[in-house]
Order: sequence, then structure tokens, then C-alpha cells
Amino acid sequence: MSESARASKKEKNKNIQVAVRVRPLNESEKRDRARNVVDVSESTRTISVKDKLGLKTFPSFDRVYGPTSTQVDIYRDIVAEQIGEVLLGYNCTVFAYGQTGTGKTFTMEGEHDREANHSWDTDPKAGIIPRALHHLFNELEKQEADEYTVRISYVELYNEELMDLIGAADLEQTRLRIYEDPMRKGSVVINGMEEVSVRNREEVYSVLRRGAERRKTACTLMNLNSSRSHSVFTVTVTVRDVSVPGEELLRQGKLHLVDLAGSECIGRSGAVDKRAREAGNINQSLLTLGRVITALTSNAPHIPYRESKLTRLLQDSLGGRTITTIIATVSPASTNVDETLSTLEYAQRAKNIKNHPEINQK
Ligand code: ZZD
Repeated sequence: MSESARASKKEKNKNIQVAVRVRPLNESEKRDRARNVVDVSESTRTISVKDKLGLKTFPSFDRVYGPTSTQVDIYRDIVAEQIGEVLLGYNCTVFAYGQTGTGKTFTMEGEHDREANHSWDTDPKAGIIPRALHHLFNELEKQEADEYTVRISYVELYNEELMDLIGAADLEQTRLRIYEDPMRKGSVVINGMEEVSVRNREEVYSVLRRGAERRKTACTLMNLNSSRSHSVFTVTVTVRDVSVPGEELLRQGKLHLVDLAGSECIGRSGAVDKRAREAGNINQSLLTLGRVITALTSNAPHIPYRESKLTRLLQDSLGGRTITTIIATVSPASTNVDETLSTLEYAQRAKNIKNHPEINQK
């Protein structure tokens, strides 16, 4: 490699971006007379937390959002740009990390009240997933000349078992296996996972509804605690570029939107909390995610990607060729201050991970 090629390659290193979102105090916190102990300064991008020992300030996250931030703010600042990258052929990933009840699912999926008078794609409570699909089709329809396909997959990982949330098969047949991809080192293929093609915005909603409903059925049927599951929503966009006569280029980009299990079993040290261990609530995937982050930020010789399904699926997002953002969600309440500090310390550490984004070759 020439000196300049090496230099330009080096310039493409990009740290994982880390944003923090603080939700408002909720009813149960108000009932418990919790106080607000989290202070957000959007101008300095810092978060300060008051605990028994005093005030802890976390310097400069990439973005911080206080309790009045909207779904639009988050989408516009964090994800909108990634749609452009996906159309250029990059892979992008957004993770939501945080304690149960702090707004991970609200941020990633959002909520939709069918009684209300807005359709899903104008609902102010719509989260990142529906907004990304809406935005993607807008962009694709603008570049009329090109042919494109959009495919969606949605899987849930519970206790190291992978389930398809939108495939046609019934629930008993949705268990999936993962294999190493022989064509692409460090990637995996999910055997039996359905990718649903959607041709336009109108086809999106029924697929999302199927995913949300199937998750609820899986929970009740198998008596699962949804806070312990991870879900991975993936949109794959393939664009056939025929702008050069006689040449055909295929560009493929993916957007992974990941709603992680509640982080409350991970203690301040990054190890599994004693209570969680005793209750047998060890979440192998969440634990391994923490270990992968530690290994990547301490120059460790070995990164333990293979020790969980989550880190195998998302290996490329952690120290690989993907453009990655983590949204850490926290509660402002004094009653949750330990979990909040734990989440912010985790998020702070993740900021040091370097990825080297590359366009997929086809
Ligand atoms: N968070 C809600 C689903 C739930 O847990 O039920 S919100 C968004 C992304 C992926 C799947 C579902 C959704 C969701 C929805 C609600 C009701 C019926 C279908 C889909 C949604 C929310 C706002 C705009 C579009 C879709």
C-alpha cells in the first residue's frame, strides 16, 4: 500500500458516536417523590449527575438530549444522515442501550395510537424504525432512474435463541441458526431468516405490525420477560446504478436498528451484578457486548465476538467496517441514580471504539 493510500485509509477511522437521551420523570417516580438528579447541557454536550458523593460530570458526549427532546430531534440529528450513507453502500448501526423503562423501545420503535388522527408515518411518537423507512422511500423515489429493492428483517434474541419476528412461518418454526459467512470474513448468515421485500411506504406498516404482534405473542406464549430480549431490525437497500452506459453497478447498504436488553444486570464495574448472578439472570449477549467493548478499548489481542449471538451478528458494527452510533437512555430520577451512572460510564467507554467504514464491494 502506498503512503497516501495508507494515510487516506487511516483518515477513514471513525469513532463510534455516542448520544445520551434523558427521559422525563414518569408517574411512578413522581409517586415515589423522586427528585431530578440529572442535568443536561446541550451547548457543552455534557451530563451531570448528583449522587450521595457529589456531582459527577461526563464530558462531551457526541450528542445529549434532555427530557423535552422529541422523536424528530433524535431522528434528524442521529439517523437521517445514515440513510444517505446506506444509499452510498455503507452499513450503519444504531444501538439503544440502557436500564429497562428508560425509553429504548420508545426511541427505536416509538408508539402509534391507531385511534388518533395521524397515520403511522406522521405520528409524532413514531420512533427511528418507521421514520427511517419513510425517509428511505422518499430518497429512493427522488432518484427515479435507478432500480432498487428494500428488504426488511426483524429478529429477537432471547436467552441465546434467535427468533424471526416477521417471517411467514408460525412461531414454533421461527428458531434460527447462525453460520459464519464463507464469502465474507467476520460476517454471519442467519439460516431460515425471512427478509420481507417492501415496495413502497404503504407496505411497511403491516410488516411492522406483524413484528410488534409476534413479539407480544412470543412473550406470553413462552412466558418471557421482554426486558431481557434484544431485537435487531435490519433494512437492506440494493440500488442498481445504470448511470454509466454499458455498465451496471449494484450498491448495497444495510441499516441495523438494535434495541438491547435492559442493562440493569450489569454492575458499575462492567461485571454481572451479584443479585443478577444469584437469580440466574445472566444475559450472555449483553455480558459479551461489554467484554467486546472492553477488549476493543484496551488494545486486547483477542476480541471475544464469538462468545455470544449478539456480538456474532453485529461484529462488524463493533470495531469493523460499519458506521455505528449508540444511544444511551437514562432516567432522571434519584431512585435510579446508580443505574444511570452505570449506563453513562458504559457509554463513555464505548466512545473510544474506532471503526473503519467501507463501502460494500459488489
Ligand atoms: N413500540 C410498539 C410498536 C410496540 O411495542 O408495540 S410501535 C414500530 C417499529 C417496529 C414495529 C412496530 C412499530 C410501531 C407499531 C405500532 C402499532 C402497530 C404497528 C406498528 C409503530 C409506531 C409508530 C409508527 C409506526 C409504527
